Amino acid sequence: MAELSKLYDAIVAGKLEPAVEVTKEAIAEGVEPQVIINDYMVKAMGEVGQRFQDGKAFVPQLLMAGRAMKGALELLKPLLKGNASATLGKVVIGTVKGDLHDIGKNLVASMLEGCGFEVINIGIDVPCEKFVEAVKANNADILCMSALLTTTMTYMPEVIKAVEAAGIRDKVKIMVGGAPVSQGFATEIGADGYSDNANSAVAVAKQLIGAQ
Ligand code: B1M
Repeated sequence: MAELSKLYDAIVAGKLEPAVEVTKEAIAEGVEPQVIINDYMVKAMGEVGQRFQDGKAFVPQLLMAGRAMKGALELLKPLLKGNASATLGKVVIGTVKGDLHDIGKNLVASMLEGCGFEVINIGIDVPCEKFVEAVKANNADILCMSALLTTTMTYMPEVIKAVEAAGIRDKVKIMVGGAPVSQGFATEIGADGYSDNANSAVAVAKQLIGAQ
């Protein structure tokens, strides 16, 4: 039996190899990817964040935990694929300017992809122009923005304004998310959708394009 508590411990300790090993064992035993992600990986990152906040962990520890989580998550990505045969719609996703956090954004991207969306992931630290260009170039149905910092979530309305100024606001739905973002904030800035996790992000995206 895979000892999944060791996965939690490995991520908290920032140890890539044991994180990958336990994840491999859990996959071989048929443990649901969502259980591995939500009950162990995400909780471990929460603990690391708490320690950082309490002054018991520092940036190198955040980086190492992030590396361990990403390594284990890579193994789960193929399993997040659903059995969707047709493309539901095109999604452009990125983390807003000034923000380098990408683990949650990539998880949302993988889930959307697995559930039948074509996803164009434009990375981190994304300025307004790049979001607008990507939406135009790909004729995207949904623009997804992620932010993990209270100082960068304020960039989201800037992107919405840029989309409006480009004359394409009526052609693309806008969805926002990330730890400091709330439904209230999403409504206030004029986003069309908000979700606080990768699972419900898929449901919201489907709703936005009328696929649910
Ligand atoms: Co940073 N960091 N970090 N960090 N980091 C946080 C976010 C923080 C809360 C830690 C803390 O103090 N407790 C804090 C922010 C405080 C605040 O603004 N209120 C913080 C800070 C302060 C910083 C720095 C400023 C530290 C410093 O340098 N002094 C710095 C900023 C760098 C920058 O971005 N400019 C920094 C740097 C980093 C690292 C680079 C070292 C690393 C990121 C590595 C990486 O992403 N590649 C890192 C990490 C790892 C964290 C924590 C520990 C974990 C984040 C994470 O990956 N969580 C984080 C603490 C925490 O979150 N508890 C913290 C797991 C992930 C699955 O969850 O990203 O929330 P999350 O995504 C979820 C949902 O939010 C949602 O679905 C995902 C899956 O369920 N979601 C969406 C996300 N995007 C969505 C989009 C959607 C829908 C849902 O639709 C479009």
